[in-house]
Amino acid sequence: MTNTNGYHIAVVGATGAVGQKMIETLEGRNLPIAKLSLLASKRSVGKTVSFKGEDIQIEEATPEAFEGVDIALFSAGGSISKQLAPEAVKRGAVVVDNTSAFRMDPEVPLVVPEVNAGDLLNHNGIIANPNCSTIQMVVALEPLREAFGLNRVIVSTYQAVSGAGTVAVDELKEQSQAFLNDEDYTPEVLPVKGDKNHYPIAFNALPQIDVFQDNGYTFEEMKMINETKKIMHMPSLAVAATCVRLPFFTSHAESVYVELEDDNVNVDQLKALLQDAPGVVLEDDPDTQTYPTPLSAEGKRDVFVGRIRKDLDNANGFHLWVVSDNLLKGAAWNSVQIAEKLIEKNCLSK
Ligand code: NAP
Ligand code: 12T
Repeated sequence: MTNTNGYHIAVVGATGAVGQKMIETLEGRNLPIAKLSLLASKRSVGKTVSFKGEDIQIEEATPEAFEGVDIALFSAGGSISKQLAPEAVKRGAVVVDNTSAFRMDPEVPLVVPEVNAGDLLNHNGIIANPNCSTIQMVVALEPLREAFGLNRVIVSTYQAVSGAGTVAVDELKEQSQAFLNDEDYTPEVLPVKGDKNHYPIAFNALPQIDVFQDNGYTFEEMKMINETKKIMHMPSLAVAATCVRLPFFTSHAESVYVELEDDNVNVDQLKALLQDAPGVVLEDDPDTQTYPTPLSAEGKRDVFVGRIRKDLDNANGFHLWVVSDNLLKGAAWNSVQIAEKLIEKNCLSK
């Protein structure tokens, strides 16, 4: 599609789980788009995707495909980003990268607009979109940090299979059918497509997301730990994480334990803060059994918080339940929101 006014946007990984949500999110927003380029692997060339009633052909992601592009949204895996993001920048594009390729690079801002939009002012062409589980947690933590200070965070996650791409979604569907039909099946994707062993996800829980590191934590856990410190500008914040995959399709849920600096805070104060916090919807009422769930958060852009309780032993400790659509705020929406902020803050040139 071509218009005279607006920006030339490219989506890299346009046929994937995240890429599809990026296209849908762009469709629902008013960001001025003059041209939309949809890029994927050679395998997808010839396919078309509908955008605002028009069929757009998928093109192969090559360095030349970025000629004239203003903003490139990348979600085709880390190796594609490492290869092609610099090529896009060389041709004048600003890249919003959804992979872990550049997140911990000190030259690259790692941005959640509700928390650190100011970091967009200093970029060298690439802005990193954080890990999905990290994004929803810091949106809920930032208002607490600002009002009462943060000492420690301990999080356990309950993550949806769509985080691992369309192959993982298909695996859960097929395995669930087979399990209920008493048929044999061979796990081939989860916990991690490229790892040595695969385990059933249907009717199971897998305490491994992404590959193991030398310290016994998985890479997903280390992403949550390191990215939280970077986004919140708190290098010495104590953070620990346990990341678990569960057999549902969309939205990650998290049980978050926080210790505030202030030890004179009550639950009502936290509720009042989160009620007004940007990007947060408070759903918390034990009397009416009100709390968010992965299904209730699906398709929405907000981060939902409930089950807020004071720890029974530590005066500065609180427990929260945080749920958000991993493909929206966790990926596509956060990236499009960054693109909108770049335009709003006039930060498209380096
Ligand atoms: P997916 O459903 O498997 O889709 C992968 C996409 O990458 C497809 O569009 C695929 O195109 C494209 N691709 C693969 N190889 C390519 C190549 N050689 N050249 C160009 N395009 C290629 O995966 P997904 O769940 O959308 O995730 C994609 C990436 O986004 C992940 O690898 C991860 O790095 C990132 N991600 C980030 C978050 C987050 O936390 N923010 C969450 C999920 C994913 P074809 O259809 O042509 O193969
Ligand atoms: N392996 O881009 O499997 O940091 O759920 C996000 C989600 C990597 C990422 C997952 C992953 C990322 C997953």
